[in-house]
Amino acid sequence: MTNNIQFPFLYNHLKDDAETLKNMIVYKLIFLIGRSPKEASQRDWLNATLYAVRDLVTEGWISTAHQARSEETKRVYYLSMEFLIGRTLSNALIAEGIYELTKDALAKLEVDLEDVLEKEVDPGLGNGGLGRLAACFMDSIATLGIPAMGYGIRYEYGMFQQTIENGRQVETPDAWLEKDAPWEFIRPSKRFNIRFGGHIYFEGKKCIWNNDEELVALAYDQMIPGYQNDSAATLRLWSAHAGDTFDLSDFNKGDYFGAIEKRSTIENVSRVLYPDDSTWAGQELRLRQEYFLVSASLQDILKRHKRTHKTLDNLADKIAIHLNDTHPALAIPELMYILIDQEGYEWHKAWQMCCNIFSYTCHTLMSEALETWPVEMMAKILPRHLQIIFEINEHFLDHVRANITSDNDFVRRVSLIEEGHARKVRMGWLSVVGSHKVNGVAAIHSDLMVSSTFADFARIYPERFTNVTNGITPRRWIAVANQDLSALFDKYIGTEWRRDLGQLEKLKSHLHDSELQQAIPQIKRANKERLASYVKKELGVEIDPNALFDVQVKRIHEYKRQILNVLHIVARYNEMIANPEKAWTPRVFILAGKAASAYYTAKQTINLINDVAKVINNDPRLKGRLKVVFIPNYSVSLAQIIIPAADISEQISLAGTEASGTSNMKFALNGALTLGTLDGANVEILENVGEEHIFIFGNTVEQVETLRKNGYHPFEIYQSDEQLRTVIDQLSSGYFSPEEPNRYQDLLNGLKSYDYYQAFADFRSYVETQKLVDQKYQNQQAWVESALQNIVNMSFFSSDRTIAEYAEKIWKTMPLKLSK
Ligand code: 26W
Repeated sequence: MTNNIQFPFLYNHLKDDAETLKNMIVYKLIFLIGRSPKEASQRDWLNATLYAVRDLVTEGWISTAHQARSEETKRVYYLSMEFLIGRTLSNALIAEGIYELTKDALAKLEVDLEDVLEKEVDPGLGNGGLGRLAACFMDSIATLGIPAMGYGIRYEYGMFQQTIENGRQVETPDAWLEKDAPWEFIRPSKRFNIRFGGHIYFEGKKCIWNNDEELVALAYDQMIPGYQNDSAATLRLWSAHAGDTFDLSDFNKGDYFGAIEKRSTIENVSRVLYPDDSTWAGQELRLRQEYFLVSASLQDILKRHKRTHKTLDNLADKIAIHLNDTHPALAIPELMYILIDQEGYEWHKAWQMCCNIFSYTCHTLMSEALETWPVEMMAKILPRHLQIIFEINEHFLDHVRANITSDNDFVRRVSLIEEGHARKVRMGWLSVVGSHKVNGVAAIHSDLMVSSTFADFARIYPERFTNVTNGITPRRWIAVANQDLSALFDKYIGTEWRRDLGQLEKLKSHLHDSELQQAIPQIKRANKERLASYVKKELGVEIDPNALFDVQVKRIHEYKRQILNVLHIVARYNEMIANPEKAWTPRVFILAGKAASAYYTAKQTINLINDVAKVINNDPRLKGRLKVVFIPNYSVSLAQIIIPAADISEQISLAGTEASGTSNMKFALNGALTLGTLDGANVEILENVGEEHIFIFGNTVEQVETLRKNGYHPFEIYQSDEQLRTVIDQLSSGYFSPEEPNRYQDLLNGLKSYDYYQAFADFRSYVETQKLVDQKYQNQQAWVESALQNIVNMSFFSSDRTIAEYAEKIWKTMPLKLSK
């Protein structure tokens, strides 16, 4: 930065001048996009607006980066294979406080802001909860001014697009970059070589890694604007490029196309996000992706550190690196590799630095989600890293034998290498051994972590384990997604809740205000109408905004038990048909979510939901009092329409399986009542809202475990519960799939004989609790009171609180001194 230019430089004056903003947008349209206003499409206007608003954010971004460089505060690097940031424009407009101004500026051009916002792509660079959490964290980091930066991968194809054909999920590629990405900055000078393969040899004590593959990681930066603080954080995403690494021998052989083809294979590393959530598939390309992220990020981090400090000796005092699950755990051997092989540190010093630098969040308890890489595969792709992991293991096991126990079984269990006919590296174990803090994502999850998955490690390192309950950003999940509710908050408690959700406490003194009590259902109603018109437009199904909207939106997985939802829907359908005259509370069941492409049962579940929907939605006897809709292609932007419209939030995972859940928080903050098990953050939601304002059902973790231990017999439940039996037999008979009566035989047999996620065990309690939901909904006043109690008691679940906890307890850093 030249010294004679003061920041903010250009657009400070623009913030209250629609005419200037309008000109800015037109300028971008003409000179950056190359269109005249007359010919511009909605997308052109979108991009022009994005470029103009990006300019506004950029100044704060540059000064934040400058501030971070000049203060000697400890820096944090958040490594994540996934960031589901959602659309950027609406969020940036709220952050900059120029939503209305932009609306006015565009209106002068006869362009409607809302129409334009709808045109923005929603980059699906994540699978679900873990990726969306990372995005909420970036938002809070930017708003709190924490000197932190996110590192991820700029996948060319994000999460697949889901369409439904004949009731079945069909996946199509998500080529999000084809529509332009005006929010990002390419950083041509930030490029690092990433090496793979080859072999290692020792020259005396020194290890040499002779790789035989190389590619370039290129940086693309996204600004994450802080909420009205003239500041922005950086999310740096790496893209793989073949660089100059043409294989000259191919050229010399005259094989021009062969050489080009090789380039494209190399670039596969950042081609596509693995669309697996909770199940781990040991694919070589995935291992390469993980190393690609880690190696590029660490080179960048260390280069930055050296530029400022000229030495790595103080590294552990000046940086913290956070591992978002085990996916970036190779960062641990990578840092060891750099410190030892490249910087000449001796083992113990390097290891001490590592353990002080890294921290790790575990996001699951599912054993099938725990990453383990075959030793053979790692030997082929990262020979030196494998060798370092072996050495870490030797030191670690020596420590265990010397200080904890020499019991062979214990040592075998905690070894970083799983023995067997194909040996495997246990990435979870590596992450725990190489970090100074390991956290779970909700109180119950953190407790279970130390009593189950990491029990042995809790014995070795009791002080390492801690909890940081997840949170969500009130900016996107209220200010952007529910503008009517935002306006209501503003009226009663002022505007500060956007950066301090604790302000909601102030609403408590207005709970008996009749105007407030009337406003809540009115806002909900408007949001339900918005969703109903979306459903009508996209699916052609009519849903009644007067009905209770009962919503389950999340990845389709057996542990989340969408099937339990379906069983209840069918049971309700049968009851309604048997007693058509009863005063049934009208209900709309809304489901959405993607199934991993190879996950057979999850795909069957989607098919079943759609089959059931087809029959129910077309049964005239119900008189429209029961509807079922599966909304395709669930995404962040769809969540923003669906969540504010919900009356009931279904959080019905088997107790002990959902690490936290975060949609549960979004729903409650938007005034939906949770219907859930004592699992994940539901437990803390219960504690915060009070038991009169939440519907809890089903077995507890202890009961689930007892059943597992003493023998669980779903067939007996099937036999003894008549209503359940009727439902299951009906599904078996092909009632909902007459064209293929046996369609659900596998799924139903699985339930009757194993029912691993104990849906049958919780069926009765779920159905009875659903009746309480109906009753309560009939008493609108009681319902509204509970909705309000949910809203006002959600302050704890702001991701600002979560990030402040990470900063204090784990990263040990402080916010920057921002000008605002
Ligand atoms: C390697 C395959 C794979 C991919 C993703 C395994 C596991 C995952 C994630 C850990 C799955 C995930 O998204 N977990 C979710 O994380 C959220 C944020 O902490 C929690 O709220 C959810 O409960 C948890 O399922």
